[in-house]
Amino acid sequence: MPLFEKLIESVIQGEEGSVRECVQQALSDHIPVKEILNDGLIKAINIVGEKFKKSEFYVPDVLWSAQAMKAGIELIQPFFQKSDVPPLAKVVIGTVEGDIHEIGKNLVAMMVEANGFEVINLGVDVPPERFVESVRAHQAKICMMSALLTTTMPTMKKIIEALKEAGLAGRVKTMVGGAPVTKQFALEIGADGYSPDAPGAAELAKEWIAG
Ligand code: B1M
Repeated sequence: MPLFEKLIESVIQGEEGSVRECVQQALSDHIPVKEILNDGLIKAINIVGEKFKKSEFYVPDVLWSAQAMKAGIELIQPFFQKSDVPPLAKVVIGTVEGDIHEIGKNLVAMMVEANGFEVINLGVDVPPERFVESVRAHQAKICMMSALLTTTMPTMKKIIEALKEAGLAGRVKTMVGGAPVTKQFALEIGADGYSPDAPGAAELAKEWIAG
């Protein structure tokens, strides 16, 4: 079976060991990391999402696939390592309250860090007050929110409002993202920015800091 087919099938089946082997093989074959990520790991988890939608897969199956995908991401993480230069600025990132999807958010964190920022990753299911506390405590210049559920998207607006109420508006820029989030939604809730993907989030952060 061709390598990428095997990689995709291994994520779908939740076979962590096989995912590791395939990613190792791809790295040894000098396949670009971006390709391994986009055409392998992300493609596979999207197929899992489709299967879940059609009730061919249940939550535990998705969970196994997510674990297997994470094992693959761990192997490519060193290729996104941060540089030794002093950080451009601090970025607070988290998945909003009620939402435990973390893969995309962690990819964003990884790429933002690789682009010279210090990242404070609050994890998942993060309530608005924790975003506010963390932005204040770290004097973060950017606050990044991720949501994968349509039901948790409105929490992003609550966070932006909480930052304003805490007097932090103007001192911190807000960025939103996640599969159901759109540019239009970002505008509606008063976010400063939106990106559809992790590299775009890192680019936008750099633009903001460059002024
Ligand atoms: Co969930 N889930 N899930 N799930 N899950 C989705 C999101 C869903 C679309 C599946 C489906 O129905 N097809 C659906 C949401 C429907 C909706 O609301 N529109 C869904 C559901 C319904 C649920 C549960 C409610 C299921 C249940 O319990 N009945 C439940 C909710 C739990 C909760 O959060 N409270 C649930 C649970 C889970 C698992 C725990 C099993 C697991 C997550 C494991 C984990 O993260 N550790 C999981 C998974 C894996 C998925 C799918 C299959 C994959 C998500 C993923 O990791 N994608 C997903 C279907 C799908 O998306 N195809 C699905 C890969 C990742 C790289 O993409 O996160 O979109 P993504 O990130 C992208 C961009 O969006 C962007 O960058 C990344 C790529 O470059 N991005 C940002 C993300 N954050 C950003 C922030 C930015 C900028 C860009 O700026 C700040």
